[in-house]
Amino acid sequence: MWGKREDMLVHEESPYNAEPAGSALVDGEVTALDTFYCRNHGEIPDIPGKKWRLSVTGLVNHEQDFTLSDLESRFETRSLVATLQCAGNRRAGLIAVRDIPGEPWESGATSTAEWRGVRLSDVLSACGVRTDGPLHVEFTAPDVADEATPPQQYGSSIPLSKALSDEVLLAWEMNSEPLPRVHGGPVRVVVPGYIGARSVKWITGIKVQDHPSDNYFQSTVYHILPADADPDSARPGDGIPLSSVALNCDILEPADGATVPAGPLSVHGYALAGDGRGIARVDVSLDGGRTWAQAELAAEVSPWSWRRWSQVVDATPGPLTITARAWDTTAAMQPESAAQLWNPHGYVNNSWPSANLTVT
Ligand SMILES: Nc1nc2c(c(=O)[nH]1)N[C@H]1C(S)=C(S)[C@@H](COP(=O)(O)O)O[C@H]1N2
Ligand SMILES: [Mo]
Repeated sequence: MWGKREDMLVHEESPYNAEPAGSALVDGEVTALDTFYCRNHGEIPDIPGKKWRLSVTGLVNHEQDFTLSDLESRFETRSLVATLQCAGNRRAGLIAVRDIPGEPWESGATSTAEWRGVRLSDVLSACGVRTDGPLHVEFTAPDVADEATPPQQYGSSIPLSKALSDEVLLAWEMNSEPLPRVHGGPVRVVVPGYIGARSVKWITGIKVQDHPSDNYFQSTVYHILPADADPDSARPGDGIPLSSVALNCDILEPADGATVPAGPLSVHGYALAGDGRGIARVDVSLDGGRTWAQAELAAEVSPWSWRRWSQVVDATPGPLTITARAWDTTAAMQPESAAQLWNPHGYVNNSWPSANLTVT
């Protein structure tokens, strides 16, 4: 379905929500198009490239509409390797603490692509964007999400200061291919460093305004509620709104629960830092966190991309638990346990990942 590999873990057929197995993310800095996770809140729109229009309105001197060829001809194009991570990534680990409604995403709601398009800042500048005060840039799309009451088109916003940064793109290519429909084609926003929910697909409207978007996906969900809150009675503004992605790392291979032969064992994973930060170090422990050894970090491909890491450990027969943790360039480190950060919507599980193995 949607050109994805057959072994995707499909959480929902319609709208299509699916993630690859962790092991499928090990190969390559960039995730293949048939492997990249899909997170959809409504039915997937079908907008031919020639019919696509983007209208820019609000606190700009010249409101304007753009076609795809306007974007291609009027602005410099740029390519950028960036990782997207859904705020629900690793929710399964929170559900194991206490039940949460919603898709039990494992480790695969994270993927990396090379995106090509134009800088959102160039488009906003061409419209004479106002820069006085703490403004926000709202994105709107035509897909309708039933989970809002009443159903609502998908939308969200980012602060103008982020929107004017070099890395935020209006993208129409992914890994040198036209942006697939399921990933927001003809054109989507890519907001590196922020949770995936801010990278609005099938974007048709941009509005500059003096407050964050009132859209359900900005005002109400994608907020960290206190553990004792009832998510069904959450009102707009309740909880902590998510923007920057959290420092995280994961073990992609071997899979949790695997049986492996004794001897040298290659462990593979990734680490991802929050907005504007880098990964400084990844540590691996074989004794539940009492002692740690440094993993080998692959070279940084882009400041907005995950850092892949690996470590060869000596696997001796019996049960073996591998635990990992990442540090960022501000010396912040991941929280230890999922129980510490359990929240009613099940967002941002960035606790230390572990893989429980049997060595034979
Ligand atoms: N229009 C629209 N944009 C959207 C969504 C959506 O449902 N509709 N889902 C968001 C969420 S929650 C995530 S994590 C990313 C997922 O992007 P992908 O499906 O290309 O992986 O898209 C974001 N953009
Ligand atoms: Mo998401």
